[in-house]
Amino acid sequence: MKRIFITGGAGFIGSAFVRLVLDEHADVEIVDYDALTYAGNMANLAGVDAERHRFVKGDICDREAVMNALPEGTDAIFNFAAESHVDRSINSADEFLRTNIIGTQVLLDAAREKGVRRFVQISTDEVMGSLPDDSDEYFTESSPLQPNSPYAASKAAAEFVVRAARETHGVDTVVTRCGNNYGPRQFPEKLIPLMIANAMNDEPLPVYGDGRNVRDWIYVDDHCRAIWLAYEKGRSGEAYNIGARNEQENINVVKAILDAVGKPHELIKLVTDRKGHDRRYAIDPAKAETELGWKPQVTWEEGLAATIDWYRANQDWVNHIRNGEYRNYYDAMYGARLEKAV
Ligand code: NAD
Ligand code: TDX
Repeated sequence: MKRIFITGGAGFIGSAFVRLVLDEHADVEIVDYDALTYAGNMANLAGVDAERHRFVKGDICDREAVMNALPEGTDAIFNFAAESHVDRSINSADEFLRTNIIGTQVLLDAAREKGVRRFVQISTDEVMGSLPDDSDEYFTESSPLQPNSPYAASKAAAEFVVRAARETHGVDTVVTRCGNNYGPRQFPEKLIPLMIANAMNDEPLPVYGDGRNVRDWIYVDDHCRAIWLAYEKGRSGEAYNIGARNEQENINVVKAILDAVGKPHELIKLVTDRKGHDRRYAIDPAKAETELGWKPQVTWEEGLAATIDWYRANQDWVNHIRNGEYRNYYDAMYGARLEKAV
């Protein structure tokens, strides 16, 4: 049996990775370490194979707890745990710097002390900033790191901390930088699940600015397959950009959701823009394709349909979140914006 240690495995992408690994790799057992913040949810792990998956509740910034939870003989740490929402980082950056930077350092130290063979850092395309509209520029692995939001700055800093652990202490590291994920179990603060939930409830759909910002969307399982390949085949010290060559303007994403849910476009409200809103993300995934032998398997049309089906079939999951603390978040983030829009 191969042992791996996953942080943030009760979140959106981490839980998809847990499922994929358990399904596709019978010789792997997982310790899943997650603090269960507002974004972590044990319901995301319902039905996973309990014999090969052990959940430990803990904070990645807590050195002692990390050392206690990390088994001897662990082959790799996959660091998914993070504060992940740009809008929250604009309101308050502290928790982003703590978890995303200090937490990554704690995990790197633990990896070194316990002789973990490889450290996989789940980073993001946002560390590379924003590309101009209508250009043929793409993010490559040699694009400069020029983050624009506090979230992106904390993820870029985490990459530097990972680099330093390798250069200084010889920790074997690989970094993946993926674009915008979508799929089942994404917390409904993010664009696609927020719009699906609002559309299903006949509530207005708040689109920032002119709605023409571009994101490069990838189905979550395709991202997870790339992470696994980066662990197996990635060269030590390298970063790999992961993307499905699927650039979409936000307004078109929102219209596609309304069409699929069968609701009118009149629900769309253009609202005050996000501060420092990155205009366009677009990823050149050639390095991952050639070096890792990765390519996406799910088309945008299939993935979006599957995602909407999941939210339709799991309204309890959505309502449980929307009835809690999320209401306060939503009112603070969107209340004034929506009042101005009407
Ligand atoms: P998420 O917010 O859904 O989940 C984050 C998880 O981390 C939660 O389960 C939370 O409880 C846990 N966590 C947060 N702080 C913690 C701490 N201090 N200690 C332990 N656990 C903690 O995020 P996600 O969308 O699944 O993103 C996962 C990773 O992928 C993040 O590192 C993010 O930066 C990266 N990423 C996300 C996207 C995307 O589109 N969502 C794209 C590229 C990269
Ligand atoms: O209500 C909204 N209205 C709106 O127009 C929300 C929540 C978003 N948007 C816009 C902002 C972005 O242009 O939609 C786009 C996508 O927004 P988010 O879902 O917040 O994602 P983004 O800011 O692009 O960051 C995401 O991709 C990279 C993830 O949240 C990050 O974790 C990841 O690293």
